[in-house]
Amino acid sequence: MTTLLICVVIILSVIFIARSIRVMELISELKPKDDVQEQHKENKWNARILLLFLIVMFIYFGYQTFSYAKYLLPVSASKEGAISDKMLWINFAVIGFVFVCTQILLFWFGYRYMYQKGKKAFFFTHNNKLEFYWTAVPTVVLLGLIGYGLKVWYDIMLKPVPENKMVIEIYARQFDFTARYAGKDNQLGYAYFKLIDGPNRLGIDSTDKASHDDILTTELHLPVNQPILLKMRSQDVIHSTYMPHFRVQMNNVPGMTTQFCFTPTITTEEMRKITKNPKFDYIMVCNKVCGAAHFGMKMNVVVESPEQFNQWLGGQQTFIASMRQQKSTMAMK
Ligand SMILES: [Cu+2]
Repeated sequence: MTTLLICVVIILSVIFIARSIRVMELISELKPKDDVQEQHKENKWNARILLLFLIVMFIYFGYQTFSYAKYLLPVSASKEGAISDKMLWINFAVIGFVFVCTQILLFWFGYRYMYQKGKKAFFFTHNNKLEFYWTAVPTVVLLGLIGYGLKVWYDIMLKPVPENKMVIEIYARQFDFTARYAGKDNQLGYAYFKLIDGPNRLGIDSTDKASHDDILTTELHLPVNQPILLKMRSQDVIHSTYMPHFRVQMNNVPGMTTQFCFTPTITTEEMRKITKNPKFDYIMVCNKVCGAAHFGMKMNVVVESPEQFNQWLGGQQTFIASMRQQKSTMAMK
């Protein structure tokens, strides 16, 4: 009933506006006419409004930029993030400069060249020199930005992984993440989806020696200033490992392993001071709409000193130990 009433109100409003416009047209036809004078007056007002719009628009943009700045991400907590942040701000600077210049020109021209009695517009078909410059300058600027972007891509994604990297697997499934540390040998044990069975939910091959010291956790701890090589896998659909504070994102794709190498540079404690938020915690979230409970798919991330990290890792159970424990518990039942 409410929907019907709303529809009737909308239809009646449209009819009312249309009739009002028609009435105004008829009234204006009855008035004595001095078209040129009227048009000139209107032009003047429009030109002034254009200038006013320019000023109000910039004040509004400035206000928005400063009042919403607090919602931006804090400084990057990884070496690679600092590189991509720099590229982002350079892009913003170039785009911002062009935006300001073109908007000023657009509205200023509207005001400056409004209709004036006796003034005639200068007409020319084209100017080769001008056309050359407005084609060449944007081309050079864009080529520069693209070249710079490719270099950043190379520096983050294609450079050889450092020798001293720590290998960690991020295993995604509907709807949680599991981290697998490679253990002392820094080598992840073989895993295959057909081996997924009860407690072995990552399908790790227990006959592979490299898997014995693997450690499975539901929280991701990282030692500061240590290159981390994340290996991503998925059990079911495409998920995405997203850690905004490190500017890290990579899809977890079923049937293949993807990877991302980065070095965290700011510990959780330091970041709490930087953000002035004693409750701050790094986070990993899924960034692909992967199903009904996608919104809850996340993992807590802690960056700490190497000593604290080793202490934490030392307190975790290895894969083989946890399998033995689970088997004996099941046998007792
Ligand atoms: Cu997901």
